[in-house]
Amino acid sequence: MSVDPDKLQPPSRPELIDFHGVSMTHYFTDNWETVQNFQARPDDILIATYPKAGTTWVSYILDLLYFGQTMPERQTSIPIYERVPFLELFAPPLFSGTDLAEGLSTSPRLIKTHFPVQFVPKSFWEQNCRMVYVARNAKDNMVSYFHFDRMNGVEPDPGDWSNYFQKFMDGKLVFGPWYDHVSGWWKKKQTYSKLHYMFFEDLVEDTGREIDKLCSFLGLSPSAEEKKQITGEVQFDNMKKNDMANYSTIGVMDFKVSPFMRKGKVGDWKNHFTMAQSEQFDEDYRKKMRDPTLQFRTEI
Ligand code: PPS
Repeated sequence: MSVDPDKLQPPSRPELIDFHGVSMTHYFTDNWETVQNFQARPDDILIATYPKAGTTWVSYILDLLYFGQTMPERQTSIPIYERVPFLELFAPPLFSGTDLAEGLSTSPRLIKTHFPVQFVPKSFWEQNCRMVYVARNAKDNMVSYFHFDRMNGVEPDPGDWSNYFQKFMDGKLVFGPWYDHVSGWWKKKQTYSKLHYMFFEDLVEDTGREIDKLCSFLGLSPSAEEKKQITGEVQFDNMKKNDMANYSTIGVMDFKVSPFMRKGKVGDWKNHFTMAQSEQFDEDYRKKMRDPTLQFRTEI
């Protein structure tokens, strides 16, 4: 299916629905049977995140690691959302994640999902596929998601900030509660060895180090020169001005409201949370996040 994003003009923002106990919109459930029956291949790599945790960043890193040298033309001609299809996205006739993934001629295929771990199609587990999960601290994740929902016409209306703050804590955002998402994938790591769990904050702190860890997980050994080049290309300012990575070619996003590549920082939550909200959030967080082995940094 070819993508002409400018034609993707939704009639109205979708409603949030309860889908197998997780808040979703029809854009991610309408193709459920096909998604669940998707046939993964052993070398497929699934990039999984809660929305706004660094999906595009890691997708771009992986695309450069695998194809930066061999298919350099990809970098200037194919937007990241076509190189790394969003498996469950279904907005016919323009977008079908499964069609895009099936149409990929690359090996490996890089595939994106925002599913909580229990929704991942079974063939990915059966084929023992590698998976990269990226997690971001809840406060920054919430802020980023808020601005995204403001500017993206295929997301439910976010309302104002205080309203959104409550919705995040209640898990009433698309793809459900952040808390269950990051914890569910973290737990999976204990039993599924082909899962690399990484943190947005670590990537900001030392992108090169995180690329090294990714390479060792993926069994890749790029030259020092290549690694340096990739590390440079995926810096925020470079991705922000790269039309193949910054989503500027998508018609449903209004960059006048907020750009996709917004700030790319750790700690922007401090510009949004009031003191009272931060305290209320922290108290609620302690009750929900009981596993001491899963720790996030809200500043670096
Ligand atoms: S999506 O829509 O779920 O796929 O969004 P996702 O790509 O997961 O997250 C978008 C946020 O990631 C930031 N980003 C980056 N930060 C630093 N460096 C680089 N290279 C980079 N690329 C993307 C992007 O700016 C969004 O975060 P905020 O905080 O809104 O700026």
